[in-house]
Amino acid sequence: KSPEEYQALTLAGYKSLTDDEEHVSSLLRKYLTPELVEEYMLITTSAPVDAYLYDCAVSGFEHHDSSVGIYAADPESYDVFSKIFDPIIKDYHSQQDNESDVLQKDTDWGNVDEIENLDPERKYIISARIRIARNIEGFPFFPKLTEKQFIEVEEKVRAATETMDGEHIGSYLTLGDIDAETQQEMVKRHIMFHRGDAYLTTAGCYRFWPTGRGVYHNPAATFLIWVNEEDHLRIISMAPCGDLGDVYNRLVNGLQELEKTLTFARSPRYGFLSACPTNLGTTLRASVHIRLPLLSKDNERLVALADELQLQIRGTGGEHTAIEDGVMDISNRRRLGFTEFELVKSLQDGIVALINAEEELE
Ligand code: ADP
Ligand code: CIR
Repeated sequence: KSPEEYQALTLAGYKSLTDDEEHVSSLLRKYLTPELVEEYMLITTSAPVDAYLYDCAVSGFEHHDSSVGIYAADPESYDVFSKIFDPIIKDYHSQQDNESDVLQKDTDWGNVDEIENLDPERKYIISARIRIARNIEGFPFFPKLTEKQFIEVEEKVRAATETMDGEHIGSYLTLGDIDAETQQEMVKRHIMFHRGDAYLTTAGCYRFWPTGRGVYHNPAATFLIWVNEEDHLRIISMAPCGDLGDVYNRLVNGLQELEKTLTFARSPRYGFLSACPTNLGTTLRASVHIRLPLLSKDNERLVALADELQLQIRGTGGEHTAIEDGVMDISNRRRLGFTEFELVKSLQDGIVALINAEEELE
């Protein structure tokens, strides 16, 4: 597309977003002003990526019901378009009053032993999971990754997994080699990701599908790496019970092995860089699949409690899915401004509080 085409698309996208009186809650709509559109619509990040504001905001321009509405097309997008990204990042992660130049502290995994089994009697929690996102330094993010780069990223991750040890030993499967039925089954077991999120589709996430996509996992499927989903890597640890401590320990050890061979994009201001601004900082989402039947009867109270505890409720199949059979996915909402340990601990404390509230109703 020529610069003139980009300009026209940006102006039209912004107009359609701001003309819509029914959907007004996206952070893109809240912070993008006509002045910023004017200032940014013709500038780009460095060659050869050349990402425009439009490449970042197209999803929010088309999906007015977005909660955020913007992705970074490459690491530089956060700096080149900082006047739109920065307020969105601060708002999402509740950092509005933070005047510091550094929004994310250094990585700190803390004392892993303080993270525990949250439901030893297996009454409420079905499974626990922690994931972090990583992107390999020197590559754009999914909106601008070329077909060749999708393959290069996959190759680098595959090579990095070859030295895995102990319970992290597994095998890498490229998506092109997995038949549709097996894929479906893997998605259901939460081992594999699927193609289909409308917000990501518009942002360009599924270009060249299934090239470069795949999953590394151990036989028990308790340690996994998703390759070229929304970020280059999603490093995941899971357990079919409430043992968050076990999950945390395995995640940290698996990551440290990968760090021996891969260098990940990190910014002094925002911490580890991810395509979606909601994942910046630690990039960490710790979740449990949990049933709280009594508390769930009063949805308003449950949502209020979750908000107060800085927790997010998602559906059984992940973001933008429905709650099936009463199984909710409850996780930390914030990822930036706290250490890894603080966020896992906040999820632990929040789940303990919710289980206590459930037990008070029994
Ligand atoms: P992400 O966690 O990467 O932000 P999603 O919300 O789409 O993205 O979730 C990814 C997958 O992980 C989905 O299949 C979801 O059901 C699964 N998942 C999330 N939390 C848990 C959990 N505690 N136990 C098992 N599976 C989980
Ligand atoms: C949106 O803007 O709604 C999507 N791009 C998803 C944003 C990430 N979701 C979230 O709340 N963590």
